[in-house]
Amino acid sequence: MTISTTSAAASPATIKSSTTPVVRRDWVQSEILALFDRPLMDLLYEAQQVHRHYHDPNKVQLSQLISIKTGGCAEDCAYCSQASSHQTGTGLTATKLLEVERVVASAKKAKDGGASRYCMGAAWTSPKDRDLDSLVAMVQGVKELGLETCMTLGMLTDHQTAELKKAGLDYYNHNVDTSEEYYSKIITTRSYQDRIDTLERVRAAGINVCSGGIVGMGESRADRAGMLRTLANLPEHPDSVPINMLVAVPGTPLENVEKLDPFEFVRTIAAARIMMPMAEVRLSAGRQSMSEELQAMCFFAGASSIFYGEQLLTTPNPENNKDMALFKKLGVSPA
Ligand code: SAM
Ligand code: DTB
Ligand code: SF4
Repeated sequence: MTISTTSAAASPATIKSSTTPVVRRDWVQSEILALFDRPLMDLLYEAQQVHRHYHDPNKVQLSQLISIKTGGCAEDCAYCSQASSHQTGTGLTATKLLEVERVVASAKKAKDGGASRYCMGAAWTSPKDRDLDSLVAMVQGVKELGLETCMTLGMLTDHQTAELKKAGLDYYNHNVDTSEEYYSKIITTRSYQDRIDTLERVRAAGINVCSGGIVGMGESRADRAGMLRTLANLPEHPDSVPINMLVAVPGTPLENVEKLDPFEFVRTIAAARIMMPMAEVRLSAGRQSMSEELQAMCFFAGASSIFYGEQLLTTPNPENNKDMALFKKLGVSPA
């Protein structure tokens, strides 16, 4: 079978939508539910128009993850393989903080593979000050390679945000995860407000905010809308919005949760794009079990970024050559 491919370089000039989408931070729940309720084609059409206004529809940004400290976490997030309370079930082995040299060497490989941002994640409630020197050195080392830097380390103090900013940290990832209403069904060890407070601290320190959540955890459509409402009504929209499809890890409390309809996932991406027009909306965890067609639909709905590389934090992700083959078929190029 011959597969015809297109190349972004050879394609005609990208069609831009003419009307400027309004950037709002006053979304009410009924409006968001009305977005989710729209016929899919109408929702996708609007999302794509908004997308084209601020983003090149034929470019997708590549962020690569590394787990710099795995497992043994004192929090009880029901989806997470790294909570110490789930580790007997998940069989995950906890590790200490990786050495700086190892992290920088892996970042170099990620850069050589095509990633433009390197996201370092730690299974912590919050970092200890004794780890700060290593974290600072990781940011500096990764930045020197010419990569954008991102960290996700849990809650931060003002001192820690200031030190990470000084080291050159570009982004901090801290997800609200779900709606305020559903949050207590998923996490009991820290509050929704704790998450929001950390986001404010990160923003105040001048670090770009990366915040999104997970769908497919048994939440309702109202919860998915509520999660987007929280994000879109923050004092400033997050710069990056990762939308994760739950990876149902065996041994976690959510291992047998009912799978979300893929079209509902696409609707969530489209609503995020419409509500936060300028943000980078990232098609995040869960791609390993998504078809190429579903991923393409997510890009059409406004996803402008993916997690790239064969590993997320503790679970697999598609191999680079598989992603590059998909991009070729779609005429998409990495950014
Ligand atoms: N411990 C830090 C924290 O929770 O902020 C940083 C790392 S934590 C693993 C980062 C994010 O990954 C979580 O907030 C969650 O949104 C996402 N995540 C974790 N496990 C997941 C899973 N099984 N499926 C989908 N997303 C997941
Ligand atoms: C985000 O929103 N998703 C990433 C990143 N930020 C840190 C993590 C996904 C983790 C998926 C499950 C795992 O590999 O452990
Ligand atoms: Fe810990 Fe983060 Fe996993 Fe929650 S999501 S258990 S805070 S590593």
